[in-house]
Amino acid sequence: MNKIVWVLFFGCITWGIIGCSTEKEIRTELNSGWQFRQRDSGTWLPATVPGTVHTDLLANGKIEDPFYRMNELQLQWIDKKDWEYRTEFTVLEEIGEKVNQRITFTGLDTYADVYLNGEKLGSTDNMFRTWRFDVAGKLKVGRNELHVVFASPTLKGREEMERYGLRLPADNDQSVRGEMGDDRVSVYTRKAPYHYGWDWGPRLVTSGIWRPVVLEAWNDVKVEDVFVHQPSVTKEEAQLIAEVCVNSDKQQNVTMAIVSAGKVLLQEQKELKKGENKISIPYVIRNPRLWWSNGLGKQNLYDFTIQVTSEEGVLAEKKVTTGLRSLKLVRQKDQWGESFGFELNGIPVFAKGANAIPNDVFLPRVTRDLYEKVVSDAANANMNMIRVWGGGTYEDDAFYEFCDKYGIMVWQDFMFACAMYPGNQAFLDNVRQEAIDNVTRIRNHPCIALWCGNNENALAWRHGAPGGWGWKNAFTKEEQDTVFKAYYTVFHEILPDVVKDYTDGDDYWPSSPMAGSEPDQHGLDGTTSGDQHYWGVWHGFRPLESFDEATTRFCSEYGFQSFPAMSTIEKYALPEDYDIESEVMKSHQRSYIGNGRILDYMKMYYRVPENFEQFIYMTHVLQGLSTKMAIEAHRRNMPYCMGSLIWQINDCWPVASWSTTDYYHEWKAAHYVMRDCFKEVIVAPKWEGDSLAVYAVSDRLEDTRGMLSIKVLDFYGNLIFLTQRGANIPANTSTVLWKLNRDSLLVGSSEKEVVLVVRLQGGQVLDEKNVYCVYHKDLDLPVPHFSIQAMEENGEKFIQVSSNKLACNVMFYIPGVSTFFSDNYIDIIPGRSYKIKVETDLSPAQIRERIRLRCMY
Ligand code: BMA
Repeated sequence: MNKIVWVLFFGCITWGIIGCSTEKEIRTELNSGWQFRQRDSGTWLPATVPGTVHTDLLANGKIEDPFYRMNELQLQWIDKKDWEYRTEFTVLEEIGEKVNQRITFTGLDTYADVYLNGEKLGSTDNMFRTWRFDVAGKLKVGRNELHVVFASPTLKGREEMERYGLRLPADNDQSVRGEMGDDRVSVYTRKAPYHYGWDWGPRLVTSGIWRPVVLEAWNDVKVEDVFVHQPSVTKEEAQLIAEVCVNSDKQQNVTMAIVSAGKVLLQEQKELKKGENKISIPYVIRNPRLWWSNGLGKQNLYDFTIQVTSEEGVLAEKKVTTGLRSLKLVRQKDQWGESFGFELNGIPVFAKGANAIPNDVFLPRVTRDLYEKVVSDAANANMNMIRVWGGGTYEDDAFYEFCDKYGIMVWQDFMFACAMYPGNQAFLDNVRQEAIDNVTRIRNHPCIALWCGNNENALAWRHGAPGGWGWKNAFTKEEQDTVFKAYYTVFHEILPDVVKDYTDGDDYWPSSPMAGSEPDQHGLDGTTSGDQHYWGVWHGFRPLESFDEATTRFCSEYGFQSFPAMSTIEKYALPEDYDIESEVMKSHQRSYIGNGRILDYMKMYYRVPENFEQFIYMTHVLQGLSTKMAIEAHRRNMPYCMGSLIWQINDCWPVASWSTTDYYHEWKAAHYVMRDCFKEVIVAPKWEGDSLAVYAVSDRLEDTRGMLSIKVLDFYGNLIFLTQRGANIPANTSTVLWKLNRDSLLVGSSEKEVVLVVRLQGGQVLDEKNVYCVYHKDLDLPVPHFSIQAMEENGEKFIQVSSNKLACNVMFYIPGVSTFFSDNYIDIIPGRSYKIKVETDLSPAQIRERIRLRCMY
């Protein structure tokens, strides 16, 4: 017996929660009672909506956990099958008598035929689009059945590929793993590219109803959409235009009002025609509370409700939340070339942040709480920008809401990455509608800073020049023209047109990276203009010091791999797999150079431990070092460089990758390092030949006065040398505060046995960095002895740690217990005591008993 959904009942109960505030309109989600099965075979099993076929099979015990060991390989059959989903729901009179009835699928993955009571409503072919079906006259009072049949995305993709006739490049599509031979079918289907595999992701090609299903019923008038244009925002005045889309069943005169914080800001008489009405209502907010990015000010938000009323009362209304700000990408000719940086409310902002991929290969598993975790982890690491990278998905509304709340500006790619795409009319129309749906959905969020066409397609194709990733070689001249024409149409015509027509004149950047916005400026040499993906470190195997040599106006990608936390490895591997060359560990490492590259870099800077767990720890230390060297280089280079977005903040499954927090959101060393190096004011010392150049970088909007001190200590804590001087740190730029000669600092001691503690103080300690004179592998580190106490103060738990000798990159952990340490992977200077907050359910006595640490010695 199927579960029956009492639609009216749900409609009433959820009234306040879903914001349906007029009695005229009923809005409810049809996410209950779903069942699924392989098409036309087997028994129907309970399904979760929103969900995916993989997670439904898992929940029914039909498959093993896809992330465990090498299970992924056994699950490649799933995407070759068709699947069907059905549910029943009951509609009571109150809904049945509404004139307008609509069922909206906010996400169908991907090729679906949709039926209501056996009648076909339509077919879909794009997981990123919103699919609305008018069901007036089809919905019955009483029992109704919804039935959705999904065709195999990969077999359909193959059909599309054959129909198109050209085999387009898609380097990350793991077709062989997917038992598809050379058929890289991902680009022919508008579906999250990373589902087909990536160099950090499994190949698990899903199907399913991946976002909520909504039933709406109303009479008379519906406010379909409200966009708050912000043509001019200053601290004195925000000039706004509410662009409202209203559907009316008849021609009628109404009053339209804009209400904010319980106050009617403006009220106008309007005549609605029957059908769709587009109405613009200009209004002004004086002395607006502006929206600022993290670190620059508050994230003020405004609610605006558009109300449509007649003598009968409120006919319909809709609320939007937005922030008032002016935010743009500035590209201006300067003495070096052309700048590339963001300006928020007239202030040039150095973009400190990360690239984000989807948080799970099974997208519906990403809850609101998880979105908040990822965005707050970014904010807590002093970031102010996230790039939603083009190989994933347009994120859920919740993600953008949290970016608004935490002050994280969003660089939003459209979903195209590392591939070339078809150019047939149906594909192009599909892309245009996808762009309209998503731009319209998220454009009210003040966090949106930039729309970007694609990730690395231009760089890889390299129009008008040899090279790139060699893709052109596979095509005749004529075919190359066809492939490029499709590229040009999507990224230089369709997408910029949608951004122009559907936003406030937001900035559009055709591809990341690009040196300039023309198609032949594909970004390879983007050192004096445009944005850059700097992969000299890692892919190019250049030393970490090369971050300093590579000039970049805006580094929108750079990164270094590490393994996930040991506690994460324990969730997908058995102790017998604990060898980086084991099949299981290799399967959770998708970079073509992966483990070998980590090892080669480790040998350059550190001693390589034999033991597996120590090796995992050292990969974190190494990634932390790389992160520090990159961010400091970018910030030292301010204002030449105005952005540093690390690749990548998160993972979509447990894997060795460039992420700074792993799939279970454990902070790796690199995330702590980011928090440190993205602080408002930093000291960033660096050896330049025989001199120590002490740079300071400030994001403050006023100068800072302080004191710079350098203490040279041996590893037992003895003071060898101390020097200090006053420092003026100018606003919003980078400066060299001091240059000191190496010999004068060391005064005869061995460079292998000293640490330089460089501290910047301005009232409180603004920043402190430890500088070594040789690589860690060459340091003569003694055996440290630690003293650790645990205590509770005002309900919070702490440890207090000290050591009799210098200890480098000390990592605290509690085996088997997920614990967050406010500081971790720290150097412990002898003679100093470090108090670290511990987030855990354990008591201080249990912490003391179970805490473990690892350090470089
Ligand atoms: C970047 C990204 C991804 C990739 C990463 C690591 O350039 O755009 O395509 O995962 O490099 O190789």
